[in-house]
Amino acid sequence: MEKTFLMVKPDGVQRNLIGEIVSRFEKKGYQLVGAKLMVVSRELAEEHYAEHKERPFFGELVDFITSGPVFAMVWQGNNVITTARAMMGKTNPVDAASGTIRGDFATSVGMNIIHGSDSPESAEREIGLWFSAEEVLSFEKTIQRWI
Ligand code: FUP
Repeated sequence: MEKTFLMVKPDGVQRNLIGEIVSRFEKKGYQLVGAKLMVVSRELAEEHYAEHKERPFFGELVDFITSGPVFAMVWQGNNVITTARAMMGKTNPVDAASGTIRGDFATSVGMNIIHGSDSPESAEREIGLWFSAEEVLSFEKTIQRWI
């Protein structure tokens, strides 16, 4: 079963959007198999966003993601990587369609509420970076066969 890493960023936590976001993925038919509220170390933030190291916004991005608790999650289900990205909307909320998480709740590219892995390779890397093997559960929901 495909898995992805999703994270409610500090702005989403501060704005009480954890429940709204979890609810959207649950209603879609995805299964939460790992979750934790945590404050991110600079080391983890820099590793997570390593691909952006040379970009001008890297320092601000690391400052932001370490500024308060985030809600880190692992979700599983059919095509969850691509579908979660579609449900999140475009990176810049100006381009994000209404009905998407960023389209509905964000106004700036810096504070865009949610992160989601963008490929099977990044999902594998990010799940391994944020969660230990024991923190990602394996359990069947009987409803899963209807989705
Ligand atoms: P995404 O995969 O949608 O999170 O987008 P990116 O990996 O391209 O960017 C990671 C984060 O960097 C974004 F969520 C917000 C931040 N960012 C900026 O602050 N400014 C930019 O111009 C681009 C991205």
